[in-house]
Amino acid sequence: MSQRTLVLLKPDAVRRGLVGEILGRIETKANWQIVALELRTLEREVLEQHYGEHMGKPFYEPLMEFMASGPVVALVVKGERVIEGVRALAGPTDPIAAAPGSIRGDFGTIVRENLIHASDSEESAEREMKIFFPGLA
Ligand code: IDP
Ligand code: MG
Repeated sequence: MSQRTLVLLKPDAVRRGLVGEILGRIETKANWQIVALELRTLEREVLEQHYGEHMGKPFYEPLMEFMASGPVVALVVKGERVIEGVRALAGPTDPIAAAPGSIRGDFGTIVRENLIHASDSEESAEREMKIFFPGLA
């Protein structure tokens, strides 16, 4: 089942020079392809659209500030069961709970700065791809 998913390498990943390492893990999975990719610093409005579901939660404002603190790498990955697959590569939200071998488990310690975002469903993927790559067919 071919799908597409929206991935963000968060500002901590870019600052720490982990872009190559993380992209490599995605790129080396069989039958997946990167079909869009951009380095950009996110505006508040874009972040509000992207993280709207979390508005009002205690971690929302610090998350918005963190996500605007430097450039992110936004990409779309296409391929076999890629939505579930990138979430599995990323590991669970809390990097300390994430298994070693996962991106968050290997490189993170604090929940907010957990290196990577990946769409959690086909609906989220469609919505998020439109925010970051409106021109993508
Ligand atoms: P996800 O990225 O694993 O899907 P979500 O629950 O959708 O996790 O939360 C979005 C992002 O908000 C997380 O990736 C993390 O950066 C941040 N976040 C979530 N929960 C907390 C928290 O309890 N404290 C601090 N930051 C959090
Ligand atoms: Mg989420």
